[in-house]
Amino acid sequence: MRRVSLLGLPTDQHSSFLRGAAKAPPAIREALYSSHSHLTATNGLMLDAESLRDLGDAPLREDVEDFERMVEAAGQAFAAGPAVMLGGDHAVTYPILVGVAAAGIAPPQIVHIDAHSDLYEDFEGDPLSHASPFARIMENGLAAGIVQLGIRTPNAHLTAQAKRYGVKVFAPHEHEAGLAALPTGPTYISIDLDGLDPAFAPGVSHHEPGGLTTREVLEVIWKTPGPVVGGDIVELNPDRDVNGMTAVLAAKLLKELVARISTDATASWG
Ligand SMILES: [Mn+2]
Repeated sequence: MRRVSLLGLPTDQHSSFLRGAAKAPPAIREALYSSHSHLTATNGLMLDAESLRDLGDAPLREDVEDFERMVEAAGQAFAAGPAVMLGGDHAVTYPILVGVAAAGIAPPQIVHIDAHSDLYEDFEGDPLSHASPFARIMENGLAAGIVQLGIRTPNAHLTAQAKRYGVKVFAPHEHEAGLAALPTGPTYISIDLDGLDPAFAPGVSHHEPGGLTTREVLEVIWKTPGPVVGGDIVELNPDRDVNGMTAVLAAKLLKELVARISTDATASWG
C-alpha cells in the first residue's frame, strides 16, 4: 500500500472576484471524516493511516512569501511520494508544480477540470492570479502538456493563449472527445469545483451554468490512463455553499482521487 500525502493550502489572496476559498481545507476534512458516510472509495480502498498521510495545512499568511511557503510544503510532500493538495483558490497550482519539480519529479501531464482555462497572461495586473496558473506552468516548462475539460468561458485572449501553449481545450459538450484525448504517462489532475455545473457544486465563487456532472468528473479520475501521481481540489468557497453539499462533493472527489493515486502508486512505484 502506497501512502498518499494530503496538504491544505488555505489561501485566496489571488482570487479576482470573491474571497472565501481559504476556508476550504477544514470544511473538506470535516465532510470527509463526517459520520454521514464511510471512508472506503469505490474501488474498495479505504482511506486510513496506511493509505493517507494528512500533513495538515501549510502555514500561509496571505503575503508575498506564501508562494515560497507553498513551493516548500508541496515539494516536501512530493519528495515523500504522491500527494493531493486542497486549495485555496486555483493560484495554488503554479507553486505546487514548482514544488513537484523541486522534488525531482519530471514535468507531468496535467488533466485540468474547470469552467475557466486559467491561461490569462495576467489578470487585472496579477500574474499570480487564480486566472493565470496554467500560463505560468506552461511558460516555465512545469508540465508536459495540458488537457482541459469542462471549459465554457472562452474569449479571444484565452483561445490565443491555449494555442500558444499547445493546451487542448474541451467544452462540456465535447466531453467524449476530451476523454479520448486524456494523456498517457504520469499525470497530475487539477480539479476546480466550478468545472462542475453549479447544480452539483453551488459552493464556488464563480457560478458558470452548463458544466460537468459529478459522474463525468469521477469518470475522468478513473479513466485517465495514468499513472496519476498527484492532484488538487480547489475553489470550494464555504461562504457560498448550500448545506455543505459542495464540501461533501469535494470530500468525495478527494476520496476517489486518493484511492486512484494510491492504487497506481502501489502498482507502479512499488
Ligand atoms: Mn474556475
